[in-house]
Amino acid sequence: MGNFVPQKSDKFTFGLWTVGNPGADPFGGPVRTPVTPVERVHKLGELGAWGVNLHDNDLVPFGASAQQRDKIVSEFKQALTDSGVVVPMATTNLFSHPVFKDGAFTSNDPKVRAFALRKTVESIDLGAELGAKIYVFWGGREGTEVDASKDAVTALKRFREALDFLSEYAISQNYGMKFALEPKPNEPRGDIYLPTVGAMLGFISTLAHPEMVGVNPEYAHDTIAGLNFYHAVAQALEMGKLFHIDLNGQKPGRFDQDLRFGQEDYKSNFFLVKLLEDYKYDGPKHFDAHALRTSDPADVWEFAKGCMRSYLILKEKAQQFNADPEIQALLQEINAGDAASDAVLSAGFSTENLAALKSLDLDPEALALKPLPYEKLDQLTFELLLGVR
Ligand code: GCO
Ligand code: MN
Ligand code: MN
Repeated sequence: MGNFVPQKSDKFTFGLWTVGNPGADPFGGPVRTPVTPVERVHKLGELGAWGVNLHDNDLVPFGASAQQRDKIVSEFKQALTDSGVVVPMATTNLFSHPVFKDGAFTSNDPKVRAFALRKTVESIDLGAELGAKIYVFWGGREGTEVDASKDAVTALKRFREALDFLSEYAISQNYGMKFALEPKPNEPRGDIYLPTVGAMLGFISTLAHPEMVGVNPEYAHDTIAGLNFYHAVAQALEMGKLFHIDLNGQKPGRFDQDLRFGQEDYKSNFFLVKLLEDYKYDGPKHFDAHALRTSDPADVWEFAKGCMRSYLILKEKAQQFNADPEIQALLQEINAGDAASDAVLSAGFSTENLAALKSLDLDPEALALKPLPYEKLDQLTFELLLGVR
């Protein structure tokens, strides 16, 4: 059994906003005094995290002067150097200030859209200064409660306009940045535009620089909507578009819980980790979660340790799964090939191959009788996960 101690090579990251979350919710104010960003970085370094991510305003308060900004940023850079923690990803807060109450890039008001664009340009500069190579776009306020208020087609055009402007900007500055779009179905808006990974992937193909834009899927976001996150991530990965990932815990059909990674649904977390490991996902593994409102400051760090440890435990389980003789024998049986059919299926269309397809010996009655021992397979998976194998 592994010791489950995180290494830099695991590329675990946390947001300043995650370990700094003071525990407020819509029904009650903060329950903890957050430690400073500098202290958060040092503690994350001690715990073995590779990186820290941030929104512009997690570090530089909204409306800070240029001097205040520079002082804060230089202290923060010193903390990064001292702790060995890097900033792989940055993003913009386009949701807290009341100016964004009806959207940022998709607001009906061109002045609000221009303000959002300018804020993002400045925040991209900040990210670049801190070394971030991934820039995340989460459209928290880009949506509606009242569909009469906004034309949904126009909203998409506006979102595209902003992203095209910003990708050109990042290219013009030689920042070497990639953009990752993060879908979420709802919260804080009643309905957020581009609510799923598939919707984002479709939208990306319409952008001016699709090659530099991918997705940042989040476990909680798909799970809120009752979707299969493992399938969504697999699609992004297969398309070469998994640029970043937000890991956390969530019960389906609930409010946005942002629980510790591993807290809910071990089986789906397991298949997610197995996917990332089997296909050698090489990007950051970001824990976009926060400690429970009941946690005191010490328990916040237990939360952070737990996220990383749970990932490593599931990674070991994936290795066990891949090495388990009984499970692998079942998988071989289920995936048994047929040389003639495989050849036809992979050869693509041609007149000859069409003739080969037509001459294949395919007996549907016999094929339907093939055993599919999925009960056995799933029970073995369960037992492996629960540690009795
Ligand atoms: C949420 C989102 C955010 C984003 C973050 C980075 O549900 O609030 O997941 O945490 O990930 O703003 O863009
Ligand atoms: Mn989220
Ligand atoms: Mn997120």
